[in-house]
Amino acid sequence: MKGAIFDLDGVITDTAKFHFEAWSQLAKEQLGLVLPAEFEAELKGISRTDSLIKILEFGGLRDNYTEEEILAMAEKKNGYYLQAIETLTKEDILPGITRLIGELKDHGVKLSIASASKNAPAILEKLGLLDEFDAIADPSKVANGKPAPDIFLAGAKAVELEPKDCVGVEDAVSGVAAIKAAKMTAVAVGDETELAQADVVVPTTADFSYALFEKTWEAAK
Ligand code: G16
Ligand code: MG
Repeated sequence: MKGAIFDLDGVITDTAKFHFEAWSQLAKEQLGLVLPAEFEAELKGISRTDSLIKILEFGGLRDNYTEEEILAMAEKKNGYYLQAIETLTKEDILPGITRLIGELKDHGVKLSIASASKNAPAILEKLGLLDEFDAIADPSKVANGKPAPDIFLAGAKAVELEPKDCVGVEDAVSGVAAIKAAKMTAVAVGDETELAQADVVVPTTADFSYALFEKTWEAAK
């Protein structure tokens, strides 16, 4: 294993609740919709505009808005989201992640971010982790979002590694599918049944370790 390519939301920090709150505020104010709680999980790993399209489809409103109006609403949601993440600090790093980063670096493993979020650099900065990563793949430069492999392939390329030498780390079904489509080893955190496509699934990020990643990569390669 030469590289570890990380998803951000749900793996390094839990921003899903802030996304959901921001979407809920937008849906209420602009669309008169109340989003069901399941949307928090359903929007994980899904890009900003694709998330809004899902919400519009849920409300039967997909054809009521022009592309321009959709972009303006997505921008408004991002404003609410940015306000919410202002409060993030290193206390919001998920359990075990700081230790894991240290272990991987001690073993010379390159670290890269493959997040659908255009706010990834800002979030990492708030968490005090920006300098720990060798690269952050730019989601605005890839053609297809997760479950397509593009962002994980870009994450590996950014640290000049081949996908087969990398482990991808995810919490979302679409993200695990993206890792497998990229032909990388998939380490996942969350529900074992839901994330069965991964090479290993652990219940919490505290269970992540260099040893687990290396062992899983060896067995899967
Ligand atoms: C994250 C979240 C998604 C969000 C997406 C885009 O993905 O899970 O809910 O819609 O980023 O975020 P932004 O609006 O900040 O560009 P990931 O890939 O980090 O799990
Ligand atoms: Mg995620």
